[in-house]
This record gives sequence, structure tokens and C-alpha cells, in this order.
Amino acid sequence: MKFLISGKRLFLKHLNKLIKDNPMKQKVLLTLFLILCLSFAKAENPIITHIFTADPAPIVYNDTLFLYTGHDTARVNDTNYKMPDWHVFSTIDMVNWKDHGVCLSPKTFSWASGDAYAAQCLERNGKFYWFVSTFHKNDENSKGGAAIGVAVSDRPTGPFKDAIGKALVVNEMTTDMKYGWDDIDPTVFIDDDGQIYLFWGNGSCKWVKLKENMIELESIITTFKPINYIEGPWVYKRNGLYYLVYASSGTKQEMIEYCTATNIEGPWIYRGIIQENVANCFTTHPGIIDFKGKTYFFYHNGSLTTGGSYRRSVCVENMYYNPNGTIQKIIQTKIGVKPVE
Ligand code: FUB
Repeated sequence: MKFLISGKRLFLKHLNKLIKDNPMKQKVLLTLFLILCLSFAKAENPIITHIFTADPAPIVYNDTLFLYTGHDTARVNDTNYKMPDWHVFSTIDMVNWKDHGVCLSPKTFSWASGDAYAAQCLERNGKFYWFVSTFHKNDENSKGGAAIGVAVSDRPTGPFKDAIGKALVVNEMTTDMKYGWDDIDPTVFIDDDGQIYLFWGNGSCKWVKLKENMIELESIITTFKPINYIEGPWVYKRNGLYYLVYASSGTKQEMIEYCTATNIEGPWIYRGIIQENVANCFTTHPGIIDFKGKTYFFYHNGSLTTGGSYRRSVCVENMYYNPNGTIQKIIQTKIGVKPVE
């Protein structure tokens, strides 16, 4: 860091001399200086500031981190979600983010009628499967309510098309929650033996095995209730231990809590709170990934100017494990994470 500062001073000294000598050189050097300043860019939370984003789901593919998010477009005084589509962002250094724009919307699914709720994309055999939650039309397959669909593409940023032509999970398939919007927030996990698992749910956590083709159910649906569970499950494995991280009842606002298990089918042992309430937002939503030797914890809050519970913004923090595999509390910061090479 010291090197960078004294380097800048030296650069400015020479710049001053050259400015006096030659106005053309002045322009070139000023441009170079601007580029130099940009290359020292720091991350800052929220990481996306030109639109409102929610429900972050990261994957790493070919040394690039791709971040799949929902998109909040509710007006300041609205009291419900308005989420027309899903975006993809990418970074190679955790600091500079590229917006690949709208890469999928519920309109892609002929059977869908509602908002673009939480989703997760992952790569399998060279194809990208984007599991999404949205709402079903009232038709011969469902009377409506939340549903889970799958879109597929040859590339992480699309174009994506409906992989099945109908929903993978409809409201009628789970009956433990007596309301229509419990089949939301899909997360997909592929175990070391290749078995694919889909977890999801609001109010209770549900899971099912998927077939090798990613687009058909292979088992009965199992439902369970981790302590304080509300929604937004994120499942992964580390050093032989399975982790189930989720948005929890918290105080009035959601927090993030987690369980671990030595078997993906449970029993899940409650391990406590990872993240306390977030700024200015009722919900929050976990997305965890290892990238370039570090572990990152993505979430959303309502901290942008004019932000709120329906105008959310994705943030990222470093995440650390204790030697016994438990997760240290996430420290929410404004400065975000450092760049990585
Ligand atoms: O973004 C809409 C819903 O809010 C998500 O599906 C939930 O996880 C919560 O973040």
C-alpha cells in the first residue's frame, strides 16, 4: 500500500512538470492517471448500485464468479414486491462487476404469471440450469400459487429457454403449508456421488432428489422444519460436512441461521446465527461461494438511498470458518471485500 502511495506521488510530480511542458502530453497523462485510479478501485457495499437487486446466488465458472439475482422495481411507497426479471453479473476480482442485463424473466415460462422470486443457477455437464421461483397460472397443471421452474442454456449468461415446458414443482405437490406461496427459493446441490438434490420452501424446508437430467423429480418430497427456519435455503458441502444456511425468523426482521449434517438427508443439527438483521429491510437471503482461495457470503439489505424491503441491494462479505467447521458471525460492512487476483 505504501508503495502505491509513494508511486502516485512520484507520478504526480512528473505529471506537473510535463503539464507545463506540453498540453498534448497533459491530456494523455491525465487519461493514464484516471486509469491508474480506477485500477485501485475498492469494493463497496452494496456491490450493485445502478438497479435494485435481491436474492443473490453465486457460482464460479472458468475463473469468473457469476452472480444471479432478482431485480426489485417497486416504487418507493409500494408495499409489495415488483420483480420482473433476473439479472446476471460477473466479476474476476470481486471489485469490478459487469451487468449482463436481464438474462431471464417469468415470461420465458409459458405457464408462469408472476414475479421473479429467488433462484439459483448451476453448471452440469456443460449446461447451465437456472432453477427459479415464480408463480403459476391457473391451468390444468396447477390452480396457481408459487412454483419452481428450470431454464437451461449453453452459457452462464444465456440465452436461456424453459428446460421442461412446465413447472418442476407446483403448489399442489406440497400441502404442509396452508398458503400458496410456500414453494419458493430453490437451491440445488450435487453430491460427490453425482446425486442431485433440490431444497426449497417458505415456512418449512422441503427437499427432493432430481434425476441425472436435472429436470425430473426422482424421489418423494420430504418436508422438515429447521429451528427458526423461514425461507431462502442454501445447501453445500465442505470437508465432508453438509451445510444448510437459511433466512430465519430472527427478530421481526429476518436473520441468517444454519444447520449442519453428516448426511444430506439429515438429521440437521442447529448451529446458530450467522448474520444478524440487515439494514432497512425485512428479508435477507444467503449465497455462499469459495472463489480464488476465499469464502464469500452474499446477502441483500435495503441500504441504498431510497432502498427498503421492496427495493433491496446485494452486498458481499468475507466469511470465515472455525477449525471445527462452524461458521463465524458475518460482520456487515460498508467497505465490502478486498480485490482478489
Ligand atoms: O425476493 C422475493 C422473496 O423475498 C424471496 O423469494 C425470498 O427469499 C425473500 O428474499
